[in-house]
Amino acid sequence: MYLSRFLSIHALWVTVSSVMQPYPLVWGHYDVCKTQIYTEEGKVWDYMACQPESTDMTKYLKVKLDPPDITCGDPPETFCAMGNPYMCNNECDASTPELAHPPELMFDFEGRHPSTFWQSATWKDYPKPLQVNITLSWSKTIELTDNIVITFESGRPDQMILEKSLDYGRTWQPYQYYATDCLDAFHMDPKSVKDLSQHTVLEIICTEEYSTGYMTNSKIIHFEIKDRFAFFAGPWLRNMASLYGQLDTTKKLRDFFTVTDLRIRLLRPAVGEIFVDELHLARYFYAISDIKVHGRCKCNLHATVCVYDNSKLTCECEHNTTGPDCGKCKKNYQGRPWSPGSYLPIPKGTANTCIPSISSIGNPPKFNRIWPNISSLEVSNPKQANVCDNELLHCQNGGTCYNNVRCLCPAAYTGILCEKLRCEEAGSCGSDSGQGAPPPGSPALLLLTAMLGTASPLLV
Ligand SMILES: [Ca+2]
Repeated sequence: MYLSRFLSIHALWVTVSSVMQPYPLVWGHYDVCKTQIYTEEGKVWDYMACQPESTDMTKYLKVKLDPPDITCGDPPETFCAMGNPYMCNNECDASTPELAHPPELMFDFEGRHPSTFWQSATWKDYPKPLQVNITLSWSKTIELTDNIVITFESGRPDQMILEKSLDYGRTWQPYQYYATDCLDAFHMDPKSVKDLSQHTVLEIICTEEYSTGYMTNSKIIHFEIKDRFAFFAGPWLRNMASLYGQLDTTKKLRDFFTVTDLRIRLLRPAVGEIFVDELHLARYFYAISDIKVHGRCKCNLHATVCVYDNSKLTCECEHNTTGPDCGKCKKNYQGRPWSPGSYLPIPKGTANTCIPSISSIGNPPKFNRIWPNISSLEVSNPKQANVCDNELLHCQNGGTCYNNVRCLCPAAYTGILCEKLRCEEAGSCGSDSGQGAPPPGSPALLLLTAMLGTASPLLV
């Protein structure tokens, strides 16, 4: 299934909703990887930084519970309302669909009444702690773009840690601690995100804001992404240039919002009182009706499309890059080290495209044979494309680019980009130049040819 179809609907929704909500939805920037522009030499490709649209990432995750048998209903169990230990007429039965509460009900469509929800077994083994880990895995690096929102159907837990992994679940770091009493639970002073600043934005805090007794009847827990963005972009996220500038230059900040997995560690259920009522343990359990995670595939600013295929997300890489995150240059495009795209300068950024390897330039006369295929690359007038420029097609070995149509090479060098020693052509010196040339008609050579444009007519 292609994300792109969903994303176009999402983009429409973004357009409509941007009128309705206070946060300007600026995520539509960087939505094109390349475009054709007209120059004196004709049509040429202009490359720019690009990224997939932000979307609902819960559609693409795998959920794992630990302990695996912690979901209620096997065997069937009755549970009570927390506020009234004598109201015990609710039943969880895993074998009856209407009474079952499996984990997928944390990610289904909400907005119905009553809500659908996952529920744990009750705290029947007290005083052994009732603890559950809920792990959400994408098998792909994703960048969070909006608050993580967890809606509880039970009371909000007395103690909880939200954790993240950047290495597919091998190691974990805390994202935020949540407690009714932070000092007692985690030996941390309670803080709110609003106590942070640009300089302390990466601090891991414990908050009491979302605990059992803080706001009666509220069932929601946030991990505040937008409040953290706002330290750079202003309270209404109007100055996104400032945020993008920071994300570009501060790897730690960028990594802070990047995850492959999230883990919700439920450490103590809502008790609602100081003491646990040991006679009515069927009052204590966890139940979650909804989890929201918004983000985008991390493609290092080299792709706008992220494909979900075979239960796996993969960037559709542009700019001659490859890999699940577009994290390396394609074969034959290693003319300079791989580099992520850059958000700067605003608004189009810098593509940092991978450029052809010198050894892949090949034997120039072969280009003539593949001219007819160039139309498939949408270069309508290939004879006008750049041979050299100061961006991607640098003349080598001290050559200079003349009007983008040819390299003026020092006497000892020749070739399209002055990449060859003249003595090689004369056969008077050993060389492996040209050994890595792709066969005529290969995709690498086609694209290269399109980029080189009038290469062959100019070669003498
Ligand atoms: Ca639900």
